[in-house]
Parts: sequence; structure tokens; C-alpha cells
Amino acid sequence: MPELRIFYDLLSQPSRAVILFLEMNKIPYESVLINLRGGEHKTHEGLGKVNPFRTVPAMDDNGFCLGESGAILRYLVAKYKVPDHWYPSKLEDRARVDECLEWSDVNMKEGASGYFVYKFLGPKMLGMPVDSAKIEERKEKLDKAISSLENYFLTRGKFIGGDDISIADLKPFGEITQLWIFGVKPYEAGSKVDVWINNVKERLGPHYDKAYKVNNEIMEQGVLK
Ligand SMILES: N[C@@H](CCC(=O)N[C@@H](CS)C(=O)NCC(=O)O)C(=O)O
Repeated sequence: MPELRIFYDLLSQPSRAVILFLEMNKIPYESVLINLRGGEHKTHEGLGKVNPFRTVPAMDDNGFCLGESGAILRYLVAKYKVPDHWYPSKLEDRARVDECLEWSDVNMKEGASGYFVYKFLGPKMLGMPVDSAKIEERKEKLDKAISSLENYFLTRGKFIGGDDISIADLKPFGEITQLWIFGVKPYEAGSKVDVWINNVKERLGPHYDKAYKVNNEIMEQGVLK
């Protein structure tokens, strides 16, 4: 049994980032599935011990417990000595990756996740009332974040960190593709964001299908339409 245990739900964008990284780098781990829609994160005893904030993803590496996908990804990079493109050792290149990760956690998350929750998940699955002002506010943030990707973060190469995939691609990719569940592609066809999304998807290969299994099932059921 691997020493590394990962608590996750594939419906969670940051969980998918960690799972995709582990799968891409063939790092053995034990899966601990936490059913967010069933509210399991609130009650699961193991998750509470590993992450007092009770969010996923969370990690228990032989007793060393950690939350926050960005911290988990950086920890895994250092521990498993993965190919350099994932988190470049060159100072400036690494700083670019960090810049995007920090930016995405606030800006892309507020926009994409916020829009996802206020427009779809909340009203359609969680019984939340429709709040038009919030929907509008989050859509504006989403549009601004997409524009920042288009005009800043995607101006240096095929991927955010340059010519190959890095952990900086995984986070915003997960946020934007979450919106596909209800048929929204918040970027123009043929734009840099569109091309980058396809590049990341292609680079992830068969791991993409595995990580998006739950999203694709929900999409096929049409429950969020
Ligand atoms: N910044 C955190 C976000 C973690 C997070 O909020 N995860 C969500 C699922 S996407 C969650 O567990 N929500 C449960 C809750 O907030 O109670 C990360 O990147 O790991």
C-alpha cells in the first residue's frame, strides 16, 4: 500500500490538478474519495484529521498532512523529483509559474468557480436562491481573468510556463473546464485560451478522461443545464 494518501473528489477543480499531476508522473498513491455532493467532507473522520479546514484535496504522506493544492503540488514536485518542466528550477521560470498559480487561486477561482456556483451549482443542486447581482459580478471577474490569460499569461509559449506543461497550467485549466459541465466555454474559438486549453488536454492524454469522468457523467445527465 503506498504511503501517500490523497483525499479528493474529481468534481473538485483543485483535486483534479493534484490527481492529474500524480497520474502524469506515475506517482503511487492511495485514493480516499470524499463525496462533496453528499456532504462527506463535513463528516469524514480521516479528512478532518488530515485537513482541519475539511477541504479537498488533502494529503497524508506517511503522517505528514497537508491541505491546499498549490502546496501539495509543490511538495510532490520536490519529493518525487519529476521532470523540470513541471516546476522549473531556473529562478525566473519558477517565479513565472508561481506568479500564475497565485493569480489563478484568487482571480480565476473567484471568476470561474464563483460563476459556476452562483449560476449553476447553487440554484440547481444546492437549493440556493438565484442571485442575479452575484452572477453578473462573477461573470465580469471570469471575463477579466480570461482576458488576463489571453493577454499576459499565454504570451510566452504553448503553455503558461513556456514550451511544456507545468503545475501553473493545471489550476486555471481545471477552473475553466469546470464550466464545460453546463456547456459554457467562456473564451473565443481560435483565441490563445482556446488553443492552450486544447494543448493542455492533449498533453494530459488518457489521464484527462480519467480525471474528468465525474464531470462528463454529470454533463451527460444534463442535471446542470
Ligand atoms: N484553495 C484550496 C481550495 C480547496 C477547496 O475549497 N476545495 C473545495 C472543493 S473544490 C472544498 O473542499 N469545498 C468544501 C468546503 O469548502 O466546505 C485548494 O486549492 O486546495
